[in-house]
Amino acid sequence: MADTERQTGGEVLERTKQETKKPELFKVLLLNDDYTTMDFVMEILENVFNKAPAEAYRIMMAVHTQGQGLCGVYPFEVAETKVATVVELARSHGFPLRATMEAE
Ligand code: TYC
Repeated sequence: MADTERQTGGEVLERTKQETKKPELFKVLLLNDDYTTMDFVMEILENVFNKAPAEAYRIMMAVHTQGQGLCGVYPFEVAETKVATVVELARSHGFPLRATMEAE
């Protein structure tokens, strides 16, 4: 017997609560360092975050001059994968580039 029926003696009550939750969104931020090349950061922004070259340059320079910059806003698992991809690509190229995520 379904749980709802057991709890209500066979009667299925109408659900009043909204069941579909909006996915929580997370900002993915790139952090500055002194060793990762500007070209590599541009590649990351174009290939991982799908930015056009001019936008990739703008974000890269914002990170370079302000310490961090917004790359995009995504649902939790997408944001987590972007951060992991940035770190994996950076390490495989010998760069210390870091990315982080924070709730919107
Ligand atoms: N600061 C780096 C340099 O001068 C460039 C850089 C930009 C590194 C953005 C990381 O997220 C970053 N080579």
